[in-house]
Amino acid sequence: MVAADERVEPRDWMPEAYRRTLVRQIAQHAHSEIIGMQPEGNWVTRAPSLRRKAILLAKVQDEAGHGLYLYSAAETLGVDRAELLDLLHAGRQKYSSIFNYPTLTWADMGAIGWLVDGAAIVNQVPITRCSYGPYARAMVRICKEESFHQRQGFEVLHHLSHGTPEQHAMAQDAVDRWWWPSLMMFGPPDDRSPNSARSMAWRIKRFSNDELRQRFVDMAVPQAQALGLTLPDPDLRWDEEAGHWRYGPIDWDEFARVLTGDGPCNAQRLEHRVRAHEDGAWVREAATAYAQKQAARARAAA
Ligand code: FAQ
Repeated sequence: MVAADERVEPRDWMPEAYRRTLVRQIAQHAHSEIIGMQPEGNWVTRAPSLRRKAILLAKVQDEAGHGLYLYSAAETLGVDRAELLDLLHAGRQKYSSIFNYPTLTWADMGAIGWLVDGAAIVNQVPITRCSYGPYARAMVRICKEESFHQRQGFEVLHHLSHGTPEQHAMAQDAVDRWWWPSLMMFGPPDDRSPNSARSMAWRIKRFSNDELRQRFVDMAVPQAQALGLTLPDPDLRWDEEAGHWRYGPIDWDEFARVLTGDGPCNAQRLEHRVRAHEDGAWVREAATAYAQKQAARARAAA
C-alpha cells in the first residue's frame, strides 16, 4: 500500500512500529504548535500598533488551531489527547527545540515569522504527501496558514530593516539570534538521525533532515538579500557546481543541550504550559458536562 503511494487510513491494518512512529512525530508536532504560542504571545500586549497587535493575535490563535488539528490526527491512531498532554507535561515527549529561545525585542516577531515559519513550511509541505491520511490532510491547511505567517514576518522585518538605524539594528540582531536555531529545527544531521531511514521507507518523511535544511538555506539567502539583512554565517558561499548555498558548521552541542532541557527557556516554557493547563481545568469540565447533557438530550429525543 505504502510502496504504491496509497494512503493508510485509521481503520486500515498497520504495523505497530508505524503507528508508534506516527504518534511520536504527530504528538511532538502538536506540542510544538501550542508551546510555540508562548514566545509570540509574549509580545501581544506590546505590539507597536493596533494593526500589528491584531495580526499577531490572529497568528497565535492559528497556532492553537494547528495544535488542535494535530491532536485530532493523533487521536485517530488510538491515543487520547489528555494522555499526550500528560506526557508533554511530564517531560516525556518533546516539542521543537526552537521554542526554547527567548523573544527579546519586537523584531523577533519578524524573525520568527520569516525564519521559523519559513523552516516549518519547508519541513511540512512534503508531509502533505505523508503516507498517513489524517496527518497529510491536516498539513494542507496548516501549510496554507504558515505561508501567510511567513509573509507577515518578512513584512515586519522589511519594515524595520528599511526604517531608522536603530530599527535596522534591531532586525539584524533578531536574525543573528534566530538563524542558527532555525537550522536546528530540521533535526540532527542525516548520519545521526536514528528515525529518518525508517520514516522515509514508510513515506512519513519524504526527504532527509539535511536535504530539507539545504532547501531552506537556498530559499533564505536571496530573501535575506531582499531584506537588506545579513545571515550570521561567515562560511556562507554559493556553490556554482552544485547550485546550492553552502553553510558553516552547526553547533550540535547546543542542540543537544536544548533537547535535554538545558536551553535558555525550557523550564519557563514547560512551567507556563502546566499552569495554563491547570487553570483551564474548569473549561474542560464545563465542556464535558455540556457534551454529556447534549448527548442525554439527544438520546431522550430518539
Ligand atoms: N527539536 O531521528 P530524528 C511549528 C528529536 S514547526 C526537538 O531526525 P525524526 C510551527 C526527534 O524527535 C516545529 N526534537 O527524528 C510554528 C528524535 O527524538 P525521539 C514542529 C528534535 O522524527 C511556527 C531525535 O531528535 N515541526 O511548530 C528536533 O525522524 C511558529 C532524533 O531525530 C514538526 O514537528 C528538534 N528540532 O525527525 C509554531 C514537524 N529534531 O522522538 C509556532 C514534524 C529532532 O526519537 C510559531 N516533525 N528531534 O525521542 C518532523 O518532521 C520530524 O519529527 C523532525 C525530526 C524532522 C523534527
